[in-house]
Amino acid sequence: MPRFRDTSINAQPSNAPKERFLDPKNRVRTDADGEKQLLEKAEKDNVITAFDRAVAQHPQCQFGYQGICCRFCIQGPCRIKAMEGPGSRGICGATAYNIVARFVGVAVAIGASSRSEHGKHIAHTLLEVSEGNYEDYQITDPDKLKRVAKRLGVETEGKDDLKIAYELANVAMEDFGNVGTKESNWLNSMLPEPRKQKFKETTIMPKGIGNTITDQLAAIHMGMDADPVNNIFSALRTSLSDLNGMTIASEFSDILFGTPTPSVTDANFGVIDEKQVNIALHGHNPLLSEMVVKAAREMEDEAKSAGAEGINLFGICCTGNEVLMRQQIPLATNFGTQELVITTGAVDAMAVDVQCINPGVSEAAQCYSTKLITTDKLAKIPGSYHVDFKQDKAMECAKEIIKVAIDAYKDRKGNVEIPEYKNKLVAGFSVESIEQILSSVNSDSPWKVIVDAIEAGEISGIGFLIGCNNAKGWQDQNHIEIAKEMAKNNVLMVSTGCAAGSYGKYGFLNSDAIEKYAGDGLKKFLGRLNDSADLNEDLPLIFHMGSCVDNSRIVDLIIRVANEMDVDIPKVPVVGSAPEAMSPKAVAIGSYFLSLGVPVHVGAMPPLEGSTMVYSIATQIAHDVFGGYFILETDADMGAKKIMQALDYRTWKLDVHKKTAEKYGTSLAREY
Ligand code: BF8
Ligand code: SF4
Repeated sequence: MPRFRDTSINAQPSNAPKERFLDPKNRVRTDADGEKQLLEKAEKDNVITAFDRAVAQHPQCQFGYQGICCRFCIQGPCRIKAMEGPGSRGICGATAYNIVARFVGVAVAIGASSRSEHGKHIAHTLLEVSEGNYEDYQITDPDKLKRVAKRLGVETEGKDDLKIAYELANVAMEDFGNVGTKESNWLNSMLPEPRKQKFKETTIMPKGIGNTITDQLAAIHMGMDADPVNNIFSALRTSLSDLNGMTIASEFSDILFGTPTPSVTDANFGVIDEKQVNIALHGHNPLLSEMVVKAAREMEDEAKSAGAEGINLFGICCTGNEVLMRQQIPLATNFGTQELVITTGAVDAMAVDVQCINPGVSEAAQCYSTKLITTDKLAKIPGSYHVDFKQDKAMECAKEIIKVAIDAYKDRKGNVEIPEYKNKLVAGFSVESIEQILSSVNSDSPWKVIVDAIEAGEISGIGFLIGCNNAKGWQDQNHIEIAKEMAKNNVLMVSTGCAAGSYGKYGFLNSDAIEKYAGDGLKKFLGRLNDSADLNEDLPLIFHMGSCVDNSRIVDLIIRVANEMDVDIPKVPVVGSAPEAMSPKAVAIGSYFLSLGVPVHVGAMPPLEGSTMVYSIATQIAHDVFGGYFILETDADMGAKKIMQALDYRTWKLDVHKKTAEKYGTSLAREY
């Protein structure tokens, strides 16, 4: 069977570039009433947001859009202007495939650097805690500490938690710091054997996170690696170093702050409360936001003496997801509408740490009494207040942030308008908590519950929905349309990042959504889990697994299912989608899922179309080598169709292999 059963579908996108930026003159690029209300208010208040800037940028340069503009040296910019002759090359002789492949390399390197900086920050904190420093932090989940330590080969018997943490943190430090002398400890501890073998054979097993990223950047310097296949392989190696760093980030965050369990809160602008001191927590790293949550609980009285009813914290983007997962802090919104939160006029402070913070929030904040507070030396924004966050005075910094917010509350200018919309959500689905739910059905082999449901055709597979918002499309629309189709087609869905933010806002993360959107099989499956698990709250349609670094949890989940089936990952009926991908981190994440052997749909076109060769490697050849590949399709309906066909291909193939094994009395082939 071909990869898409419907032979009218292929690896090419269904629409031409000019058809992809829908309704380009319309700045109201959303269907949500709350967002429309705030866009109207922004216009009245003369606030320029990403929605206005997206329209102003249109039409975007087509050389850049296709990835055939190079500025890697200052002989450039060079553009590929012709099919042949001197105009078909940059000044140095770089071809379209060189320029496009180098973009992939640089995007993955930026993504992996961001994640590894985040992971390193947390690993360093655990190391200091283990040495008795950073007294505001503790080991909150010693069981997870021991589980991770054992997996990494750290002896736990007869040692106290701090000693184990010290040794484990040093194993992590070795992954960050080794200079190409040793393969990744983390990846070797977590990947199934056949994948490790594949990564060794194809030479993409990273050795040292920092080392892999610097090698990657060296390779794409002008006059270096001009072999596009070599370029792509080194980008994949770098993407695996991204997985290395982000798994450390997730696991050490759980050890320090607790492993999430399902709990209830709300999402959407309605979580902002006019009567309280409102503080938005935005960015990615939980080291600061966890402290702000603690400090806020201690400083309620100060807010009350300023005339407020209390302190109201809410999240944006992945810091939002971190405190949502562990501290039940409600989520106001995701990436695309971060500036609109400020236009409510009710936000007293927005405290940001790292990544995905639009510099535009500063301009918006200056139109109201909102204090924008930056906290990281790597992410300062002109026009903001800076608290120099250090872990050895973490609570002091957190309290300073809250003081600034309380003062801003006293100066609030009025002009407040908060859309009342909010939806209940159930979040906190760590792999551990999912396993516990599955154990209520089958305590001996919890993951068999999913495998059995796939084999019985009750669910059609596992789908993960991840990634950002992208202003080229309509806010959240691709997320919603694709999830609806997957639900209707009985896909068991998990989500992270800003995708999960969309689902929270739109009411997909509660049990009512099952009734509304799920097909019969999925309803039956989730109903069975609900009946047997002892939960305070019914399960939602989509399991929110956390922030973007928690894509490592999705990897863990897929590996557990693969192990249960006793096959390599490419054989598992699983498909991913980043319906509104935006960030270079998304490129890195998509690339490691591809290497792991998973088809990944991307609903915003990355700049690859300028090279047929690179485009084909990403969308087709990768499948032969790794079992994973990209489905690049911006149209939501067609995207959903391709996603379902990719899943169909996997279940079909698995079935063929199973029948063959039964017929010949052999075991199931692990290969794909
Ligand atoms: O890391 S999903 S817009 S916030 S990059 Fe950024 Fe994309 Fe959101 Fe979280 Ni992930
Ligand atoms: Fe032009 Fe080559 Fe320099 Fe790129 S590296 S800007 S293609 S000369």
